[in-house]
Amino acid sequence: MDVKTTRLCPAIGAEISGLDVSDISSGNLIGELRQAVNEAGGLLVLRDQELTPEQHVDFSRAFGPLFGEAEQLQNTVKPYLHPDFPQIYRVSNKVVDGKVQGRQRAGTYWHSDVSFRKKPAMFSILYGIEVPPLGGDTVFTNMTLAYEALSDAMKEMIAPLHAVHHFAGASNAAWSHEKVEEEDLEGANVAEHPVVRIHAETGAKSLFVNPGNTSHLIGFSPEESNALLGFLYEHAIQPEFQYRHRWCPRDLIIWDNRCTLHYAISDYSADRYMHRTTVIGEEPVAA
Ligand SMILES: O=C(O)CCC(=O)C(=O)O
Ligand SMILES: [Fe+2]
Repeated sequence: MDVKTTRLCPAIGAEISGLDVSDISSGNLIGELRQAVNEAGGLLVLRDQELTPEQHVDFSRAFGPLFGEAEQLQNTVKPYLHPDFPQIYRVSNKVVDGKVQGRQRAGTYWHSDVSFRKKPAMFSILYGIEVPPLGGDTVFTNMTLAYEALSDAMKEMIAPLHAVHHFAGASNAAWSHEKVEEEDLEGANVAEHPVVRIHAETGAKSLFVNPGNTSHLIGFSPEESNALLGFLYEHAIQPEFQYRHRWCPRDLIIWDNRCTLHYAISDYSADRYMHRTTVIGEEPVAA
């Protein structure tokens, strides 16, 4: 089968067909996917992938070190990790025999995964095993386009700024809906990052703040910080910068957290069960 790439919308996303990611030794699979994800603004959709948890982990590790392996995710998500593969974070609303099968309502707010770590996530690789017949879409926004659409005056103003990212530290994060492990609120889950970062591979500048994890801008009063961050968020989530994914079973989505945000829409009650692996990235470099 021929490999075919189809753009999903002008702002972000491409669908690739004709690739089977269960065999990472085939050709230059990882190199081609890296190039494709960069060309598509940080989002790739691969349909109809048949993946065991082990194959999912092996495929993901080919992109870099993984959370759950090289470094652990925060304790709060421990109950949701796959019992045999700690590299797999289960995102699900399912309960079987009284046991939750994953984190319910994960990511139902705009965010970039694990941005509260010194080395935040690079790629997240989410595999849709059971998806609702309707609803449960995931929306992505392109933070490079969002940056580029700012005025020169705004770009100049935000260029030197840094923000604090804090696990459970942003008021509108859905973490407030459930118990958070106390020790997660300490040292390891707080980081300072530049507001504008340079992508290590493309060299493009992206906005790197998000409502889920960014608590405040350094050096500003709370009111000033909220106003400026609020403007940047409103700006970044314009529909023109977005793609909304309607899931089919066996879809595998790769997104680059360095230059995108995502939002899981909580509008369904049918069973939804997904496996996510998360590749650890580099320390963000200021533009
Ligand atoms: O459930 C989804 O669609 C995405 C949830 C999320 O934020 C994630 O897996 O990182
Ligand atoms: Fe997420």
